[in-house]
Amino acid sequence: MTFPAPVLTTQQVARYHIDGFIALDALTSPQEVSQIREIYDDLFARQVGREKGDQFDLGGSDEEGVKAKLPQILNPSRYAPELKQMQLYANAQAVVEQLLGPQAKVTGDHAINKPALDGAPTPWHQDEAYWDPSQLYESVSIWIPLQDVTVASGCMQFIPGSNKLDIVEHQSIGGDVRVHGLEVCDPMVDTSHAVACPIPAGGATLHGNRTLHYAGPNRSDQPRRALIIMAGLPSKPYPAPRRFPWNEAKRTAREQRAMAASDKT
Ligand SMILES: O=C(O)CCC(=O)C(=O)O
Repeated sequence: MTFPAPVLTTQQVARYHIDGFIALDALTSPQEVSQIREIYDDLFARQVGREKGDQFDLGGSDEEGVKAKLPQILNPSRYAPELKQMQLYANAQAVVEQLLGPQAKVTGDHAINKPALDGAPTPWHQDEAYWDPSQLYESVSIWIPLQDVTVASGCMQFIPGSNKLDIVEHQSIGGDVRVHGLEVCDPMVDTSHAVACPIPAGGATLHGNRTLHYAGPNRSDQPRRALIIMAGLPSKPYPAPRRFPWNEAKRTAREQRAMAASDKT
């Protein structure tokens, strides 16, 4: 059964470009959310992609046998290709075209599953800080919770207008280079005006590659499952030399597993 893509109002498109984020109540149907949730739980239960470095602990040192603080899977649709056939992905494509124009495309996905009661916060960061500094980006992250989310269960929070900032200084979470996840460490960043976006299951928040964002710990007694669809315009060469030293400093188990897996192929 199809679920029509939202048609954004002129005000929503303008708000996205001014604030760097918007929230939508429904990007797909409750039935499809249930289907996706089943696939999602199975992917995490089987730890798909672990040996390739696609499944890891975003918030900790990612040691074998230690419970992950922030379990993440990169490219879940590589392991469950049926995800890409879902109306959700078609609707994500339709919405991103409304924000960035007809050249914009869905480019990938990832999943962050915060365990019940002890899922750690996802610290303040800009997505672009994770990426290749030689490229210039115009992208949108479409963050879809697979259950209702509140501040207490770790909904997304944003700093309005931070999309206009340059990339600020980041480091691995807690300054521990074994951790893949990043956090802002620039003392000038003011997060006191954060806007929290509680939304229903199957709704979405959309934010840009430079928008500062955070999600709190999961204090609820249910897992906080989020599927994130990435989309954007093709990247271009960045017009000046630049480096992201926080990524160069990382020494993660995930990277070692990815290298070992690519040596085998
Ligand atoms: O799901 C989370 O906790 C954080 C998600 C996030 O940082 C992102 O989608 O860029």
